Amino acid sequence: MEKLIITAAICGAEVTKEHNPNVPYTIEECVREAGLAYEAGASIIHLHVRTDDGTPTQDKNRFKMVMDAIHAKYPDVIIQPSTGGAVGMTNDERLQPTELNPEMATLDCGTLNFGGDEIFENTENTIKYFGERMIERGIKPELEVFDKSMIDMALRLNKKGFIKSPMHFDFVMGVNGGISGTLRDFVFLRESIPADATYTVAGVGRFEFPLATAAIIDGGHVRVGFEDNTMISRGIVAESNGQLVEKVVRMAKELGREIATPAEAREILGLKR
Ligand code: KMH
Ligand code: ZN
Repeated sequence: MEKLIITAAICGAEVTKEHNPNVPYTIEECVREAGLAYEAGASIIHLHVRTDDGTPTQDKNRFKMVMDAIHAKYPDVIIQPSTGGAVGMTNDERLQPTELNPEMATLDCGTLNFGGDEIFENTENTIKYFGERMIERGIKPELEVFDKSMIDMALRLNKKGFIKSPMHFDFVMGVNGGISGTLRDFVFLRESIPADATYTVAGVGRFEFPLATAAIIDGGHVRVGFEDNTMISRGIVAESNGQLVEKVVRMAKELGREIATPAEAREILGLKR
């Protein structure tokens, strides 16, 4: 079986220090959390950035400062900026980190309810626009799917040439408004992607570790991190993103799956550095 790629989604746009005081906002805090995750075994950092007061931003300069600061200490880690940003941002605002030519970036494949009154909007034309931008710049998209219909959208846009094969999916499961985090739905998603595609699974909240186990057994890859879950176990706040990664590494070892280095992750995903 392929080695296991662990992605750490260290920050997100929604979670705050009220949920977990270790959620990073400043550049130094981002470097600390990325470093702890990397040292524990993460090869990819899924990155959102904030201003120092915690406000989400897609500002290109802020991304550059955070990415440069992470790479200065951890030169080989793969940094995957978000183009999802936060609910309500415009497409061009969200696309700013692609101007930095990262190896990878997320590409959200559909619209969904996102908490109380919020809608995370990704029309077909938005997805095409983002897909074209990533092809132009040689950026590998991680296709964020929050529901099965979003896989179908990605497959249609792949046929039309807006997304290249082999595709790499992230099944984000358990968002209130998206697909549930059950094993039945995990099997449904993983059976719905092409044979040459790769996938990682991001279980939200209490679904994080059960779905990680399913992906480890199945030959998929795993995302953990404060963006998705801030607890190390029921009722216990995680000390760091590194602690969440360490738990996955322990689980993988018990289940006989080796952990991919960033170089091995690049090979598996066909990344061009
Ligand atoms: N913050 C969410 C609205 C992504 O990174 O591409 C979108 C998100 C997905 O987090
Ligand atoms: Zn994200």
